[in-house]
Amino acid sequence: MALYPQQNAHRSICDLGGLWSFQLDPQEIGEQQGWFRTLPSPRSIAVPASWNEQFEDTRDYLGVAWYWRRVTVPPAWRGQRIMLRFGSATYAAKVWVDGKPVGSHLGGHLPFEFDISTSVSWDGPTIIAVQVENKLSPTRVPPSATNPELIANTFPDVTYDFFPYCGLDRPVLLYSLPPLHITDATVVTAIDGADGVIEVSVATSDKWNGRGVLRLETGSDPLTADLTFKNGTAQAALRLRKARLWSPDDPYLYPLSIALIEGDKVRDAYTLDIGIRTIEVRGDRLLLNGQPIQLRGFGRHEDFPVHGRGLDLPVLIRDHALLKWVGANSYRTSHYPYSDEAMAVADREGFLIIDEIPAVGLLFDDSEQAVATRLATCKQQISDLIARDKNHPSVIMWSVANEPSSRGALRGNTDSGLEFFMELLAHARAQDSTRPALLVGEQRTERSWIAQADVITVNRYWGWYILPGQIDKAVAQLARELDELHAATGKPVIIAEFGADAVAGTHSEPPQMWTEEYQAAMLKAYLDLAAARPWIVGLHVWNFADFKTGQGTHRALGINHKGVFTRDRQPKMAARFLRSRWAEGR
Ligand code: BDP
Repeated sequence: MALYPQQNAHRSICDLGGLWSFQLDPQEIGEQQGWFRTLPSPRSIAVPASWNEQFEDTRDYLGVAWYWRRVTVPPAWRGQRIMLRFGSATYAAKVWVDGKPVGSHLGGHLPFEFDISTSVSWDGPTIIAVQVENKLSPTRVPPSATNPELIANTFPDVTYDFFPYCGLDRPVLLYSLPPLHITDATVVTAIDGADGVIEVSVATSDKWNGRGVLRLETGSDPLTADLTFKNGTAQAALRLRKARLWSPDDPYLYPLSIALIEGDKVRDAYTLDIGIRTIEVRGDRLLLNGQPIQLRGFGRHEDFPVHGRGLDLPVLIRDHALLKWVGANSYRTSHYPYSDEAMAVADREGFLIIDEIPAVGLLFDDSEQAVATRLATCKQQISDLIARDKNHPSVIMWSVANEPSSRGALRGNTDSGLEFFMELLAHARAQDSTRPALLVGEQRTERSWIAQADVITVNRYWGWYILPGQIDKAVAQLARELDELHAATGKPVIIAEFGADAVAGTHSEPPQMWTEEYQAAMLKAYLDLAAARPWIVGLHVWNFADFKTGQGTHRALGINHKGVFTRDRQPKMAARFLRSRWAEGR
């Protein structure tokens, strides 16, 4: 699962994006009636994209639906391993190939794949059918609430503040692998004086005992190292003199190729673009390549009209161009992993990413069994996310949750949450010891929970939800709170969310809530506060752009208006303010 499909002399890809047949199945009769063979009255749907805004009757549909299409597997792929990969399916998916079940998956925003070599047809088209189901449930992650008091009072009724888009939101790829192939590669980089040290571990299918070669393109003579496999694994290190380090100012990527070799024949090859960099917490600072770094940027959402949460490459490129325009160097994948494509763009454009699992709105108000189920799901999501993103230089930290709440904590105390987060953070560190791990707390999140993180990370809405309309008072409170938090923990602090809704085009003097002036004034106050505190190592404004939520009294037009850009990516006053401030580097 770790390696993104690649087109090269040994591997091929067939992108199944385009028009699929689609059918809602509210009565859940499809499986029994054999809809994996043919759909009764299909209509066309675009893939990748959320189903919600493509039709009138799907916007709020949270149930079972079917996707279906024919594909001719290239005859040249005979004898190869044939894989079917889904970038994500929210929330549950079951897949059939030519009427045969090939597997299922739970959880959105992360990829999964099946080996379908023995299921495809060679004498005609192959039918691919996918059942996707997105019911809200308390034991899923993100969960729905069990306690009516904890529901946000929006429609659809979710515990979080964004629209529950669903469907096949990311590319569906059919790809081929040679029978003997590279299954995984892990690249860890270190800096030694002016040299870069690149440690590579490679895994293969078939418990391979042969040899391989690593090759790093350096711009002049390539660096190479031999790999000697034992039972399918091998390690080697490369030392690059005068390495060009990866950073937001110079996001330089070196192509690193791995080849499996038998005699004089290459059996498989895979190329990764790697960045040589280190990330570390030392005292109350965050260091990139040994130097203190300040994260400037946003919490974001994968969100755009009509596509919903679906991968939209022009929007992806536009967003990164606007992030540059505004002077950001960082963002968090709030509140779920973003697409593989987004991480590749971040590597190339030099953004520092806090990579988050879909654990938003976790509650501890139900049975121990339910908490244990969510814990197991979160651990799986962390493993899957790290497996997918571990080689991206842009990814600098793992976030194991956003704003878990101790309201209604089990047994009237907060121990279950504390154990929960200690276990999740330990799990992330055990999977990847090279990146800090954190959880993002809200105002009411237990201090003992967030103190477990390597970087204290908090969302704060002083001046909006608390002390509304009183920015000066709000910021004085915030300063007291953060100074105390820093003194108590001695760790660096990131404000991962702060912001104010501003309806684009509304103005007032003096600034008043909901106007562009108030939003800009509030952001300025937070930036001023942080400028005097070097241990505040990150400021992420909430949000990069306005985004869709459920309908409710606190979200006009079903939109959260805290974007500094509108939903169609036009700048509000706050975006121009940030651009001028961040150009000065603070
Ligand atoms: C925070 C959440 C975020 C919301 C934001 C808000 O982390 O998802 O959208 O508040 O209220 O609590 O705008």
